[in-house]
Amino acid sequence: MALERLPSSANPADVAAAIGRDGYAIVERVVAPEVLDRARAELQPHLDATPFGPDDFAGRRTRRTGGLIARSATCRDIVMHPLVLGAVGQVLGHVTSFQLHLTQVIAIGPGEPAQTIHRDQWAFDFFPFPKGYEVQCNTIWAMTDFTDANGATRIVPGSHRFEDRREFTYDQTEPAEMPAGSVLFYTGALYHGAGANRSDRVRSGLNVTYSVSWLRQEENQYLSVPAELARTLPDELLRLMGYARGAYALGYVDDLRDPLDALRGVVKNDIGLGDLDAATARVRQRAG
Ligand SMILES: O=C(O)CCC(=O)C(=O)O
Ligand SMILES: [Fe+2]
Repeated sequence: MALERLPSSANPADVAAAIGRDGYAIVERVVAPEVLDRARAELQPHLDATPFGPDDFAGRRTRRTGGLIARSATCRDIVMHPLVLGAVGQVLGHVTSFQLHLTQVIAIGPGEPAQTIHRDQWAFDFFPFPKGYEVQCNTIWAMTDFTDANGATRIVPGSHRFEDRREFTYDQTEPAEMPAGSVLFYTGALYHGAGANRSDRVRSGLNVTYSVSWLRQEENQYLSVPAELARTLPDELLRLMGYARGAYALGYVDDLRDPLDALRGVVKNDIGLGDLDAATARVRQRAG
């Protein structure tokens, strides 16, 4: 089965509609390949210093380099790309807010076998989220071309609606082939996994994932990005990183201070948890 793909002119609503229907969307050539080349150049010392994975799931011929907000200015822009934030906001539109979940370059070396097909939301201790209640919307940006031969991510279209804990064989999956600069979107419930790299070149993808703000983040942004650097970043990025209250009250600092105020050393007298009535009204409205 040929996978659907959208042109770079797609808007967030188009992308969110495809994700809702199929559990994934491929948008071709969202940025010029040079943008991701620049990210790679900024990250090069870290990519070179990253060891191979310690187990089969991480990949023993695969290097996973994170901390991308701290390490690459270009990655800060990619994380905040308007098409992505717009689409993620709609896919996760049933919650008060979403947050950055992890940032990671996944560089799959030649000879790496295929990764086990999985759901990313299994990271939440295999909690059985209700079918249709998405907790993650994820992206993989192709830093190199993604091909069947070099380990393009394998997906099972429509599987975000399947039962939990299923197993799949390689031929039940489809390779998300796409040229460099394209983005694969997929929900936390979509069954997928990295493909086998049967080529003689490294396949690189930039995995940036987003989750509902009431769950714990996979990559700890507070420790991955030193506070001195964090203080120089724009508020919008910091809020996405988790310097914000999740939902209504989660993550406040000492005397009910906002995390962003705490980071910036702002002292306010009108501190409080926020407006519970407004939060409740929002939830009632969403419920219908
Ligand atoms: O690199 C890829 O294509 C996918 C990797 C993946 O799904 C994972 O590590 O969870
Ligand atoms: Fe995954």
